[in-house]
Amino acid sequence: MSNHLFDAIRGAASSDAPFIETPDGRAWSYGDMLGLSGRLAAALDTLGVQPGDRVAVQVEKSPEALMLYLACLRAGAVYLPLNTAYTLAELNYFIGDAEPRLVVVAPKSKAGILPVAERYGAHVETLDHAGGGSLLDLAQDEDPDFLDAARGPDDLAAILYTSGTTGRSKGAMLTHDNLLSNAAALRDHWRFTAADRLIHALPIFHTHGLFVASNVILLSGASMYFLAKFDADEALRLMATATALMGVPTFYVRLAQHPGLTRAATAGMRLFVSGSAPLLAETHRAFAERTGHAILERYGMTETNMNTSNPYDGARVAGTVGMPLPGVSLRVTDPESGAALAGGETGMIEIKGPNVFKGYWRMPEKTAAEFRQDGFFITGDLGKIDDAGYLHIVGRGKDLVISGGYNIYPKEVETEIDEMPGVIESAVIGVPHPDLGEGVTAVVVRKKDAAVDEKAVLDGLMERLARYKQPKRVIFVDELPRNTMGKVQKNVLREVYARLYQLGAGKADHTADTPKRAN
Ligand code: MLC
Ligand code: AMP
Repeated sequence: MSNHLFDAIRGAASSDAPFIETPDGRAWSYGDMLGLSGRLAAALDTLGVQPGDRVAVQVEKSPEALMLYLACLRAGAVYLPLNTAYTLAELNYFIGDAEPRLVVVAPKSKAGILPVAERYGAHVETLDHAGGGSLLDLAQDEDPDFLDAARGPDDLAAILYTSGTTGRSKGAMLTHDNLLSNAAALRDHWRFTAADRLIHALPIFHTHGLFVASNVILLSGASMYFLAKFDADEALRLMATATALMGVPTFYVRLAQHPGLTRAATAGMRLFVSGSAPLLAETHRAFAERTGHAILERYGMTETNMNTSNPYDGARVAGTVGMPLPGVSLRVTDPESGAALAGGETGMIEIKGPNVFKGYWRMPEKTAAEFRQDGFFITGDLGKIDDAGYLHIVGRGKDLVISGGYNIYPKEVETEIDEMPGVIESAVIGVPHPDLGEGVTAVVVRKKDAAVDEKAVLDGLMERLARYKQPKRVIFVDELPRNTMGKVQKNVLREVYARLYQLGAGKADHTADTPKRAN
């Protein structure tokens, strides 16, 4: 029986080779990976998880959590990772929508999740490293030689939720071949081999840390340092014995501010990759000046995995995301008509290829609306291709904020704020932030004499939305700028508050601003 993705992973695994090391000195070889993922897959089977069943997982990053992802592949289950920052209110939606057979959480979350899981008929387990009845304990008694479930290229491997412009999250269905084809393309394009050692400091509930970083390492038989979170000191220390780093732009902003970032400190490194959000050209240049390394920027999204990459050999051009990866077709079109545009013209970026997802979970209409007749996926990103063939992302056709590599859909935050007592309406925007790229900012109109203030808005969001979605600042205005059609002009707001997070920008300066009405 063949298991499309895991067979490829198994094929690259040499039992004695190192796979993962953690800062506290724990280490796993590829043999350990095969054994533990096999035992966990057997435990899933014992718990009644069938091929095609969803397994929702909200646990802290650890090597065992990664093994659980691999166990799901082997058991034929559909892995559904959830951001550890999600509140119970948010989890309620995901569990209701995905109807998982099993929900795996940290021990501290078990009591809260039980009633939610029960409502939707899901079983709950924990992934507790201290023992005490967790999935790891169940796995102890299982046989490591698990017979992997048969899974073909088109079978689902994972569902990753991505927020929608209407505020409702959509589950992107990713198949075994979406993941395998993309990881193999990246491995080859970026020249990963068993000799590589990656500094893995990204979360493992999103495409970047889970599929780009982990799958590429697995398919190369390479190894990684697994950090719970990014820390510039730790990353610099590990560069002495690592070969590669993959990160969001905030990693590079923080490294570029670190006095320890030098040519000598990075001499053993062969590759720095950035993605998930735009890398400022000034960060690219500052990093190159300090280290002699040109950061390689690439472009992707949850629905499509990775689409483009700057070259490995050849110029890595700051402010561009390079060319389509082998096997990926990319075109720039008129957003309305879908007609292809000539080189140099700005339009909608559309993607087709084995990397593109199968559709949104149980949302056939939404899926249909985001594909063209000929199978191209409409990304919502605006871009242009220059004379040398490099793609430049010049904006977003979708109302989206990216903060430290996390996506926030303003509609979701606005809906929560608008329901608060004393609030008439709100507009949530992203404005330049020196550390996070964009800072989530709420502009709110309150009722006359209402007592609601910045603290009340932020307190009200605490239990409702994940921390990273919460505004860094809340500003009150008398009215929101609208165009003649009555649509809120977010571009005007973004201009007015463009300097809000710049060093030295006073808090009080902005609290009473009322942007001018514009047409
Ligand atoms: C943490 N906080 C954030 C935040 N991360 N707020 C806004 N945006 C973020 N990204 C909150 C914390 O909860 C904390 O709240 C406060 O901000 C300060 O935290 P910090 O200690 O400075 O943050 P840190 O832990 O260092 O995290 C920053 C980060 C992290 C950038 C290292 O967010 C991160 O690892 N981001 C990577 C996201 C990612 O993997 N994206 C890939 C998506 S896939 P408090 O309570 O202390 O005030 C994708 C496709 C593709 O996009 O192309 O790859
Ligand atoms: P997500 O939905 O979390 O997968 O985020 C995908 C979005 O991140 C894309 O649609 C882009 O808007 C953005 N993105 C990813 N990589 C880059 C990049 N290198 N430059 C600019 N934007 C990027």
